[in-house]
Amino acid sequence: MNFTKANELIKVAKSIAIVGHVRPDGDCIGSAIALCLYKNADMYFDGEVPAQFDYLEHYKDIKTKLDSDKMYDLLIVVDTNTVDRLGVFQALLNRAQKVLCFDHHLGFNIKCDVVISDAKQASCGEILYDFFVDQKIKITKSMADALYTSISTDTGRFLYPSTTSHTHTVAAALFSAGANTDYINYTNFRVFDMKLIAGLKQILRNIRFFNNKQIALSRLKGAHKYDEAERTKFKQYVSDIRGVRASVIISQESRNRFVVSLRSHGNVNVEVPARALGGGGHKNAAGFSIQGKYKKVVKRIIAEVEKVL
Ligand SMILES: [Mn+2]
Repeated sequence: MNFTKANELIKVAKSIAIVGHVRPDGDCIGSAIALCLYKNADMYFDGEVPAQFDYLEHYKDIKTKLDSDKMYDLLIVVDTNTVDRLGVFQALLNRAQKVLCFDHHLGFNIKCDVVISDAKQASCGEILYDFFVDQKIKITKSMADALYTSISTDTGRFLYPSTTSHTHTVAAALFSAGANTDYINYTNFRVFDMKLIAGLKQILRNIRFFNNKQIALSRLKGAHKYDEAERTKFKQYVSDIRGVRASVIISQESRNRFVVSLRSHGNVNVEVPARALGGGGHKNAAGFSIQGKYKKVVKRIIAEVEKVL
């Protein structure tokens, strides 16, 4: 790992921008905030920043619009390695002298000066923890809250198979560093409000099965009402039905535009159908956007997913 080279870039930079993927989740928000707490930076995310992460320091400083023609010494990309996934903030790639990337996804297509990438890690937050420890950077309570949020959310509170002993070791260290683990897990996983109950009703009512009930699919209409964190809460109800090996949640953005999330168990690799349909992700969690008539969209998705069963 080029931790020292990465830290050198950060140390010499007088102005830093941090960017994560579109529709930011707990991992990219937590990672960006932890880095921002190490060295002050402007954080940019394309899309709604879920309100449930408002307990994190600097949450209010996150920008969703680009400051006109501001230039940076360094751009740090977190939790993605794909230019498209930066959304409107692809523009930042041309506004920074140097680019540094911390990521844990497969593949790579951003041109960087230094890359810290490890697809075996369950979250970007774990990579940053290793970076801070390696570089003897003190992890404050606020940084621990941010990194614990990354790790807890990207592993579905340590339930996904991506979770490793390293994940637990890092979680224990963050607990010791003062992370408010009880509150973080409560607000991200346990609490439900009336809006979520309405969405969940819809998800459960719309479940359909394919391929001998090995694929479960559901549809969320009016998806714009739910942010990424809220949508994540629905996924488990479809993916964790006994016997289901791959699941599909279709969030309807507008009449013919959908954001699709795939989940799978064991060796079923849903990154393959996601990539075939223009997206990407991990073996057991991937996604993409698609346009078309709903029925045709469903057919296309199922045809790709059944190839990997
Ligand atoms: Mn991640």
